Amino acid sequence: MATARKATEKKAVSTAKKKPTKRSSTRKSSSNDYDQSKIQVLEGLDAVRKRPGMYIGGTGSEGLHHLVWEIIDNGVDEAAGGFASSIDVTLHKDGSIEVADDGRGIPIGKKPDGRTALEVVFTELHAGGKFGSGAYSASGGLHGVGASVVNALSSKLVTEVDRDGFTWRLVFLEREPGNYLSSGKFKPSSKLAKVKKIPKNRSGTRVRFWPDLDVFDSEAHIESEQIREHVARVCFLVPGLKVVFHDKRGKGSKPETFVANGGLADYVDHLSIGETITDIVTIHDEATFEEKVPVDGKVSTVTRPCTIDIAARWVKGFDTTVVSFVNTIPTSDGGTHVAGFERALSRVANEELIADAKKLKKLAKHGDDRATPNDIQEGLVAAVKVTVPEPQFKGQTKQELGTPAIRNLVYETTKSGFTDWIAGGGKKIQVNALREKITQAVINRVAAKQQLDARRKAANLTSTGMPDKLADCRIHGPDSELLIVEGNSAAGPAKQGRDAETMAVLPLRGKVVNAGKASLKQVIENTEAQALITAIGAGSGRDFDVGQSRYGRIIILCDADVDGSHIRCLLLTLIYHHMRPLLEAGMVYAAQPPLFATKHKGEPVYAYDDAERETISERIGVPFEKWKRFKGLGEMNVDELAETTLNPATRILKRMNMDDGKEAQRAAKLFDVLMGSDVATRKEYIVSNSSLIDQELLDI
Ligand code: TTJ
Repeated sequence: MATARKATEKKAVSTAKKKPTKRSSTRKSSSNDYDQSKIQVLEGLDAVRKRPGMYIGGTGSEGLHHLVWEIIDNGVDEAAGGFASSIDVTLHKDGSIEVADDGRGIPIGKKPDGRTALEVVFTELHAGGKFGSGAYSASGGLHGVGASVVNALSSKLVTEVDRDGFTWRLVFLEREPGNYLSSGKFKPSSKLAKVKKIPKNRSGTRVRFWPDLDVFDSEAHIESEQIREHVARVCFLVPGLKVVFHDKRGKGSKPETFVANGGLADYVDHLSIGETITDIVTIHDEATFEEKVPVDGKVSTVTRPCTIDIAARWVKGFDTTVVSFVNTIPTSDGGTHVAGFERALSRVANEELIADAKKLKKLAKHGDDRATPNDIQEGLVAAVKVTVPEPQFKGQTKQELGTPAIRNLVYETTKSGFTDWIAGGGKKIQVNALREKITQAVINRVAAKQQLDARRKAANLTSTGMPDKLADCRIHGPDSELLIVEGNSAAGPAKQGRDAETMAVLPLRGKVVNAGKASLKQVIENTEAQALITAIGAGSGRDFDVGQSRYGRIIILCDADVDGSHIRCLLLTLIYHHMRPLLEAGMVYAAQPPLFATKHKGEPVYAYDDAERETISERIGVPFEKWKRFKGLGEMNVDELAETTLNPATRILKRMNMDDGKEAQRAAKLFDVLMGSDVATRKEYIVSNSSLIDQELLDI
């Protein structure tokens, strides 16, 4: 992926064949009809203004971004169809957003009712399917709200089309179409303004809109980083498409150019982290399938074309990353295309790659010599994309491909592509390394399971089966909690200060394994991980049953320093990988211990950061010297610990979610990468690279 930073000029592209629009009406129009349709249009757009959440998910930054995606994706559709080669995205100082493509230009011919397709695109809900986006629309699924929704939620929108030797303009002021006269007055009308003469072969569409400040929250803001991410993804999906992004809101900004000529392979490369095992294998295929669709009330069979593109590689880590798309729409819940891909990998890996692996012979006796999808996908980074007209989406959020016939097509394509790679298309040394990795994954999994079974059996024989160091509570269930405490010094006061009825304390003594990179076997062999999994008592991995959790809340209690942050990240990563439902159910918390304490009128007062200490100092008139700084939890006495981290009425807990889990995994990786190198740089690097680590709290 090349990103250059220089201003670029827009190139013209020769116009391709025009597609006739299918919306002709045989009815004669009258001014009455016109007024009627105008009223209907405004009513339609008003419905959007009444319930913006239903169309764009909300009126905060996320909703604002939705508008931007909608307009950009219309240009992307034109590019994905081969009609446009470049898109410009500009954020203006006045809060407006401008998107321009060099495609065919939205049609400007008048329809019988006097309106142009251009006007209809921006005023009729769901008109998108007929104009800006066809059957391959990027603006499909949940995201495709239609350009009219953008107009509905904008105070002004200006669209210009370059076509037939002229630039044509239509302005929407508070949703109503028209144009500005030379006097500066706005004249409502369906007539396009002929702005200027241009070369005959130049074409394109430009849209600039001003989000309505009455609709959006005052804090709503467009993040340039999110635009970059969206644009980068789009470039991976439409190889060769050039997108120039220019955020003009700040001073001295420069345009940035995005282009990924390698398409999905560039994407996989972008997603690969750490040392690689194989090169990127790319597979491309074209096929057709039959689909039954209702046409005019009757079901008929149509033949659909389908292209399949796959890019995949294995890296040394254990995480699996499989991204998937239909046309240019991300399918974050997978679907039939991903199912076909995974099934083929399993089949080929078992039958062509590891079937004769010597190391597995011993396991074969118990029928344990087959690799599971998890074994095969350890360290896999892959992108699966199919291009089909009118895909069916399913699932609650419609982010899953449903078209059944696609499963088999992708299966066959993947099977032959992967088999060819093993049989000689790939470098021998890489094929062998992959065989070794998958074989090892099978061996580790079987060994880990045997060990777990043995431990469970042994645990059943002892009195409670619980780790020795666990100071358990008497009553379990939703109101009970497990406090995971770093180090021995804090464990004592925690045990004394807790309510032993409902609060259990688990002190950590040794190193917690980094579950983000460790194998299952390494996790199970790690004493601290084992103690935690046993104490929670709900199993781990696939077998984890959140309903069996012995506690309702899991609370991580770590020092407010770098080592504490590290341990918290490792614990969160462990939970994220092996007891994820706890995070999904919102049962995991991090305690926020104070950094400072002082006394005011005989009562203890706490501050959680420097800023708070300052405000409190001013308010109660206590000088800085009178504050005590806690270097760690171990420095607190029983009362202090009880009040600040144990007592539900006074303590501060932060609920951890899936994003925190993901972020912890990233942070844990950073800690790992930098362990052992120069300590000062290491700390600085970690701190500035993780949002999970509160920089203010760090003692550096
Ligand atoms: C539709 O079929 C006839 C030829 O033009 C096709 C079309 O509408 N292409 C098109 C739409 N290109 N670009 C757009 C578009 C671009 C932006 C930035 C915003 C919107 C709403 C549409």
